[in-house]
Order: sequence, then C-alpha cells, then structure tokens
Amino acid sequence: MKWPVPERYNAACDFVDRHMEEGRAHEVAILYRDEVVTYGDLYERVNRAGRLFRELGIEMEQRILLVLPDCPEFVYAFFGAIKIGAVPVPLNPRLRPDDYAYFVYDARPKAVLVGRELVEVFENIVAASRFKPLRLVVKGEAPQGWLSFTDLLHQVDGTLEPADTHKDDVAFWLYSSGSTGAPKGTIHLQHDMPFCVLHYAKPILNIQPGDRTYSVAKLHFAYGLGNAMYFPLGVGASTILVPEHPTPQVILETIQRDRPTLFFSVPTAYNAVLRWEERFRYDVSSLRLCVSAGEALPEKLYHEWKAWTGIEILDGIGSTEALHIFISNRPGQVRPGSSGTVVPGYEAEIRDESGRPVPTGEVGVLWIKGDSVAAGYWNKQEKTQRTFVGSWLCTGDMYVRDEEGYYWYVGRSDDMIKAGGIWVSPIEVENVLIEHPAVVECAVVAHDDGDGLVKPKAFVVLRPDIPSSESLVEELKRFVKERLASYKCPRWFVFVDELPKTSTGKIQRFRLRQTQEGRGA
Ligand code: 3UK
Repeated sequence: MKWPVPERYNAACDFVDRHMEEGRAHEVAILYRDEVVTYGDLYERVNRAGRLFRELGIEMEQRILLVLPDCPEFVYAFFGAIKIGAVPVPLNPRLRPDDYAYFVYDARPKAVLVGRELVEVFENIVAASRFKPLRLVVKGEAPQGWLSFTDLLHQVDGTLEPADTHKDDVAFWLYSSGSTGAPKGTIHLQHDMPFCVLHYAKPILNIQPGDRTYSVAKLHFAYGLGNAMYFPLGVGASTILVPEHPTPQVILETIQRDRPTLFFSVPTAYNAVLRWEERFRYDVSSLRLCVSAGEALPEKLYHEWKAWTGIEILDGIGSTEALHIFISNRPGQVRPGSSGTVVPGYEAEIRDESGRPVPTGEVGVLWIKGDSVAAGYWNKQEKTQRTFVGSWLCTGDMYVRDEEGYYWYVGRSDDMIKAGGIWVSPIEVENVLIEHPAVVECAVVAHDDGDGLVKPKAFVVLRPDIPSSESLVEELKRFVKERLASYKCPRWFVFVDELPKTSTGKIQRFRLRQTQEGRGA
C-alpha cells in the first residue's frame, strides 16, 4: 500500500488480494468467537461474496445495505461488494424498526443483507416500499422471498475478476447522524481507506502485522470500520470481532481471552470499565496502546486508565465525513484533555463566523482538509454545500489551538452556551464537575432563566450510594466556583439516573435541552 494510490485502484485488491501476493495466506485476519479466519480464507470468501452479488445482478455503483452485528460476513460482503464496484452501506443493526424505512428510501439499495433478527422488519419495509431490493439473510435458513448469504457463498466459485475502478470511484457510504435532521449518506471513495491507514494508523499507531486490534465501536461506525477492519487488514494484522454490546465484562473478557495489542474505545466505555469493581481480576497485559475518540476524553479518565494499566490513551478527533482521525495525540507526547496535534497529511484551521482564521488561543470552528474527506452527502445538496466548501470540511466543532499546536475541544458549535454574552464551553464545566467524588457523569446545557437569557444547567449522575440533596447542590456549586469563573457555574442541577446517549456513546445534549425531568433539583 502506497500513497498516492494509482489512478486505477480497487480498495478490495489492496486490502485483501495483496496479502496473497505477499505470502500471508496462513496468517490470521479475523478472530470471531472460536472461529479463526486466515488471510487465505478471507481472500476466497470475499471473492465468493463479490461473485454472488454479481451473479444476482448487482452492478457497479449499486448500493447494498449491510445491517449486521460485527462478524466475518460483514467483511466478506463489504470487500466483495467493493471488488465488483458495488457500494456497501453499513447500518447500525440496533436501531428501532421504524428507523430503517428511511435508509431503504434514501439509499435505494439493489440488495439488503441483514441479520436473522431483522428479517421481519425489512420484509415489512420492502412490502410498503416502491423499491424492491433483493433480500439476503446472513446465516441460516432463508424464509420465503429471501436468500441465505452463507449458503449461497458455498455454491459459487472462489475466484473473482475485480471491477476496473478508478481511485475516485465511490467505494462505500456511511450514514452520519448529526444531532438534528435525517441521517446523511456520506460518500467515500476508493482512495479514502488507504489514506487513513498511511497517514494515521501506520505513522501514529505504528500498527504492524503482529498487532491484534479490538474496537468497542462497531464496524458500521466510521471509527469502528477503521479500527477493526481496514487498519488491521491494511497492514496484515489481526482483528478481533465481537458482536455483543460492549459492557465492561464483555470488554475485559475479550481483552483477557483474545489478547489484543491495540484497544480502541470511547470515553463512556473507558469510564464504565474504570467504575467496575471487578476489573482488577482481569489480565489486560496484552495491550500496548489505547485510543479514544467519539467525544473528548476527560483528563481524569486518561490518568485513571494509565494508573491502572500503565498504558496511554491517545485521544484523537475523527468524523464520518473525514472517515477517521485527523487530529491526534502521539505516543509519549500525550497532553491529557487535549485532542492532540494535526495528523500529517491533513490541514486544520480554526475560523470565526465570517470564515477568517482566529488567532492562537481563541475559540472558533474547526475546519479541516485532507484526502480522506468524503465527496459529499447523497441527495443533500444544501447540507453538502454548507459542510464541504472547496477542499475544506466544516466539522461544526469549537476548538482552541495553543502555542504548541495542541487542539483543545470546547464543544459542538450547537452545544456552546452564551451566558451573559460570554461563551461557556459545556466540556470545561463538565470536566470540573466530574472531578467531584460524588459525580459519575454529567452534561451541561443552556437553559432559559425565565428572563429570556440562558445560563448553564447541569444534569448529573451521582454515585449510586450518594443521595441527592439540597446541600449537595450547594456543595457542587461551591466546588465549581472555586475552580472556574462564576458565570460558568451551573445555575441549576438535575440529578438523573443516566444521560441520553447515541449508540456511539456521545452525550445528546440537545435532548437534555428539551428535557425537564429528573430527580432532585
Ligand atoms: C465528535 C470528538 C472531541 C466531534 C469518529 C474517530 O466520532 C466519530 O465520527 P462521528 O461522525 O462524530 C464526529 C464528531 O464527534 N468527536 C469525535 N472525536 C472526538 N470530540 N474529542 C474527540 N476525540 O463533535 C466530531 O465532529 O460519529 C471518531 C474516527 C472516526 C469517526 N467517525
């Protein structure tokens, strides 16, 4: 794999076939429960998947929805589709049934490949839709009107001529769900995955064939797709795929049993593991490096994790639109609490509302540029034009850059609070609150003070053994005021059992802005 990639380029040949030429047929590509998939197996099964899709009449540029838990078949279907020039579109398999109709309408897939538990959901959607995609169920017997993917794989040949794709051909889509509006089909090209391997995974993580990756973020997220699929496959390493929801127990059992060297997670999951008393019973000595993304990693979690495992967590910011991480900390040079410095190959600018770069030390919106940035959003011209401007991408995130080039996250542009005419970063206040021993998690949002002005309001999850009380509210206020300017101190505290989060673990502050419930005051 080299950058720049050649004009005529098919990512499946680079990520799968190349390992045959490099003599890696007997090395392990995927570990899944008790199943071991070698690079030789992978090559053949990707070929079979591509051939099957082609024999079913799927052509270049046609979309295939993949709605699967993490499993080897995801990888076969993903690269099989790309190899014939078709476009895999992974979707979260854990959405509510009603959510899927939109994707069938928006992506207009030629085929859907789903897990057994989603067959009925898709049957109903297809029945009600004008588009009638082919329906494939991943494993087991196929009901009436459906085909069994794994059964059919055995019936087709294991060789496949790749489609003669261009490096700028569409390779796959990922749906990006912003805080508001319908999810946006983000169009990624053949050259985007190798760019991320060669600019982030290799130079920053130093990923090697001997590495084993394990990602808490699933394959249908841009973060998980790199971590658990095209990073390891890009260099001939191994990936551990785990279909279960990542509870602390699942995470630690996987680490102890399958011995990953690289662990990718989100702050919420690091936090959950650190709060779990049983964690000391597990052996995590296989880890050599940990990564956090999805939202800012509080400094406190960095230190607690380091104290327990001896391993650093590299916080880095990425997005679906950029495909993967473009600002990151480096091993041995971590600034806890910061997102790190720009990944070479990308450029970054912090701009004010009129689009002019702000001076160092001032808050603005982060724009980035780099060759993994998506071509745009499917069927969303206005949003595309606002987000992808020239070769720049507007992240919608507010950042400050310091003298040494480290980037400090201060919040989403739509989550920032303007209190008394001054910007308050919800993150800054949350980072102080979380230092208080009674606080497990918290989120700060803008709230109307009754006079049409907004002030910060805190939603707090307390340690289970700590009751909420008026005196605790006073104590928390005092705690914040001792550490921050008083206009930043939340005017109201609401104690809640949990915070609303996306399936990626991002706190949904916009939902808290709409909420008024909770125990206590
Ligand atoms: C936020 C962060 C602070 C930020 C992602 C790594 O999260 C990923 O993609 P999404 O499209 O969300 C993007 C948005 O999430 N964010 C992500 N990482 C951080 N905020 N610190 C961070 N370290 O608002 C960004 O705009 O779901 C993460 C790799 C690939 C990804 N797609």
